Amino acid sequence: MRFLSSLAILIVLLVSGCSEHFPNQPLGNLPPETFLALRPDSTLRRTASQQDIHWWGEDPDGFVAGYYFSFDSTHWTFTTANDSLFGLKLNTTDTTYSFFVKAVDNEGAEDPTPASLRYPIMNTPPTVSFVLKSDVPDTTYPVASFQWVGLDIDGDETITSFWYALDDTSNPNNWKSVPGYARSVTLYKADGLVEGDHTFYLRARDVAGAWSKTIQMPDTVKRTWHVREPKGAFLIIDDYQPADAAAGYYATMFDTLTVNGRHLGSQDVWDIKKGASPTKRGDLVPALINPTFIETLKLFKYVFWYADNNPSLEIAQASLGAFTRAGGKVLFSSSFPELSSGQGGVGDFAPIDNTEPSYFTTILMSGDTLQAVDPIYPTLVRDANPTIYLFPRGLLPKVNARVIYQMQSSSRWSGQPVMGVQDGDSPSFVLMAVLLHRFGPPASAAEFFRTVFGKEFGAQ
Ligand SMILES: [Ca+2]
Ligand SMILES: [Ca+2]
Repeated sequence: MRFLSSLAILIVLLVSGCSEHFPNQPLGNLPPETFLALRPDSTLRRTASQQDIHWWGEDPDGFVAGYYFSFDSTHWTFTTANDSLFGLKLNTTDTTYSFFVKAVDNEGAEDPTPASLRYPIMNTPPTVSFVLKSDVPDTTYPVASFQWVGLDIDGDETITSFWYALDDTSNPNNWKSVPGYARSVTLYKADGLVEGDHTFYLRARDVAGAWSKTIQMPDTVKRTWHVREPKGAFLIIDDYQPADAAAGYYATMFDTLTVNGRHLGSQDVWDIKKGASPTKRGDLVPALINPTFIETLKLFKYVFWYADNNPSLEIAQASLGAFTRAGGKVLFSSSFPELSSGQGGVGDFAPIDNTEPSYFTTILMSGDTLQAVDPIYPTLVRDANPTIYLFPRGLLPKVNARVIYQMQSSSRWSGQPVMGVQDGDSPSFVLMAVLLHRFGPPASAAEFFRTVFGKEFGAQ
């Protein structure tokens, strides 16, 4: 503690020529004296930016009515308190704050020699880390999002910017910044996500100009992820886990299929069930459906989404509405789970209110037939494959939807369950409640796809 004694005050006043204005005082009233205390454990060391400052005053011939404090000895704030917690903002790497306080007595006389202390504040660099389980997949289309957590013990709000770079960190022009409140960025082809291997780098900068360490994604042995650019406007989403002939069937189908004089092809297949488990999405599914999955779909115009009897409805629900609103066209083919009282949420993206609450027959037999309600579609017949086809379930169309397929009439079920619908005059969505690779004959299956993508969606 360093206080000026009364004698020293006099000396200072004499030497300085009385720079401090003396307020008018009643004759004989003596001004108070002011004292400042440091916390016992915080003598003049480099300190954190939160400071608990204490002061008190003594008046020789009255009592202390309050205090004025200031950080510049020009702008003063009145208080009757004896302490306060101040958040001292960092403006540069290391900042020294001066604190002044002067007591006021019951007669209004101020201490002519305010007590003061200097508080050196040390800046600590920020830190940044990627959000847990937000890793970029091994392979993506030219859309990738990165999410992070930024921390600074001087206050997270003292992070002024995050800087990221793709691949090359040595060129300063390659670093781009986002504001300090940003916690994610999504990159596209225009940002450099061209065909090939890439690495994302990130660091944070605080108000004092201090940098965090640079982190990178991926941080695996390989240290890069692969970006593949779309080969066309047609995307197949493989939402199908059984290791059977389905993937090969669709690949062959679309590689040989001619729609309005062009092959749709099967070069762009996105396996969203690869590595999936009941508790984990597929390895190739990005952490963020919005925007990453949606923006990836938007790289295409036509999507064929085929699912097993456990479709990824949560992903479809969060993405397909945005995709079709942006002009995308979807053929969605799925069987629906055995144990479920309908599929809430399907109506958010497909032209149905729900699926039927239960299956209409236990087994769909070879020869069971989907009758075309709309004559532009071919009749489809269940194949002779001995693999059992269980628990078919009908659809409950929305009022403005068009039914395109129903089951044949049969003594094994009542009525003609709706098995296929589309969403109106200029269709953007066709939903089939069957595993399409189990229906033929091949020429009819091809005709079905040609009708959906050529006639309904107008694929060119
Ligand atoms: Ca006094
Ligand atoms: Ca800092």
